[in-house]
Amino acid sequence: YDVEEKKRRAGEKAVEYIEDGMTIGLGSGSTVYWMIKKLGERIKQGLEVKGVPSSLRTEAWAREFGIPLVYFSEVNRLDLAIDGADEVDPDFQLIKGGGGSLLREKLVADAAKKLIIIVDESKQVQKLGRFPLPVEIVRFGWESTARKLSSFGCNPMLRKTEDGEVFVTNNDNYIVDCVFDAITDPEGLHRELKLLLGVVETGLFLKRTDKVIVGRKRGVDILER
Ligand code: DER
Repeated sequence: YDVEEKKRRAGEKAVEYIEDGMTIGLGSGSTVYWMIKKLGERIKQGLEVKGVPSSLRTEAWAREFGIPLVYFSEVNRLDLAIDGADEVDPDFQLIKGGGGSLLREKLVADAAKKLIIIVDESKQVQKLGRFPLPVEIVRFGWESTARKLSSFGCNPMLRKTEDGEVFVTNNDNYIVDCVFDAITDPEGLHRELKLLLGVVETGLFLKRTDKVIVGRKRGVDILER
């Protein structure tokens, strides 16, 4: 069954939780695309909200669909952030960063009172780690940072674009995708990785996710903690 249809269902359902007057953290990725598109329709019908985009790609979509944007510097708290994920476990621990926007996504999610994650059902896992863990690192001396990462039993792969160039994030950093056998202690791993010289942020989102909306063939499931 078409995965895009499942993404669309989850993305559109999330818009029902957006109320007039809210300032919304807009996540990144192809599932968020459907949320932004639907939100644009609701705004045309009179809904008044402002968005803080978590990537340049999301900013472009927000402009395309007419979502008023506000700069992160102008707000201190967001009412709600809505974002996608690459993996979601039963405790709502996430791996994110597949699209390369994890640093801004985490800053936006952290500033939000509530976080709603929208996924198609393929993202649900029992244990995190099948998806390589994205880690944002500074460009300078990236090889030595990658060597430090590999001492944690991961095999860090420098992310490339389709045309073979090294991928550079919106924050002018690199991403290494760390292949682990399994991530048994996400909290501990995140803390240890953050302490490594050269590491900026990891794709482990362990902060409170309040709702997970799962798009399925037959509809959507709303999971709450
Ligand atoms: O890069 C990200 O964190 C995205 O949110 C990603 O995790 C989900 O992207 P998708 O909705 O395109 O699968």
